[in-house]
Amino acid sequence: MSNLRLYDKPECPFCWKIRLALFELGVDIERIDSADPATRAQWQALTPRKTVPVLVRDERVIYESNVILEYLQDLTGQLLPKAPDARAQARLINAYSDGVIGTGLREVIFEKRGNPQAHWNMERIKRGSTQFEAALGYLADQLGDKTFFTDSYSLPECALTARFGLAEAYGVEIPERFENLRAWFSQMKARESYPATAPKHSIN
Ligand SMILES: N[C@@H](CCC(=O)N[C@@H](CS)C(=O)NCC(=O)O)C(=O)O
Repeated sequence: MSNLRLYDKPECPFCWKIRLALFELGVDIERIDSADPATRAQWQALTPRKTVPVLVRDERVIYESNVILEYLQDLTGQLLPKAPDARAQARLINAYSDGVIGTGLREVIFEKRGNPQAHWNMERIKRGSTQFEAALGYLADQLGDKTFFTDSYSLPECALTARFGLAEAYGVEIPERFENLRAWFSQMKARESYPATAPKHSIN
C-alpha cells in the first residue's frame, strides 16, 4: 500500500486501534507524534476536527478513526468478516468500545494523568472504574467462548485491545468474574501487534 502517514498520539485509544489495525494488516506507515510542536500545525491544518488519528495516503487525508478503519477495510478487505451479520456485530462492538467502555475509563485516566497522585480524586476514579466494570457484562456475553468477537480478528479486537491496554496501564483490572474477557485480552497481548503498537511512555 503506497505512502501512508499516520499522525497519532501514543496514548490515544482511537490512535492505538488504528496502529493495531495497520500492524495486523502488515501495512508499513510513517508515524508522526501529534504532540510534537513541530508537526502540530501541520496535522491540525489537515482536519477540521483537530483530532488525531489522521491518516494521509498520497494526497488523501482521512480523519475520524472509524472512517479510517472502514477505509483500511475497503483497501484490504481484511478488517471485517464477510457475512453482513458478522460485519454488523463487529461495528456494534467497535461503537460500544468507543461510546460506552471509553466513558468510565476516561474518568480514571484523565484524573490520574492530570493530577499528582497525592491529589487524585478517588471518588472520580472509583466512579469511572465502576462504570467500566458495569459495561463489561455485555461484552462478556457477546464474546461467549469464542476466540474473537466475530469469526476473525476484526474491529472489536483493535478497539478493545487498546481500551483494555489503557485500562491496565492505569490500574483498572478486568474483574475475575469476566474470565472469558481476561483470556481474550491475554491472547491479544500475546500477539506481535500488542508490544509493537502499545504506548511506550507517559503512562504512570
Ligand atoms: N471521534 C474521534 C475522536 C478522536 C479524539 O478524540 N482524539 C483526541 C485524542 S484521544 C484528540 O485528538 N484530541 C485533541 C488533541 O490531542 O490535540 C475519532 O474517532 O478519531
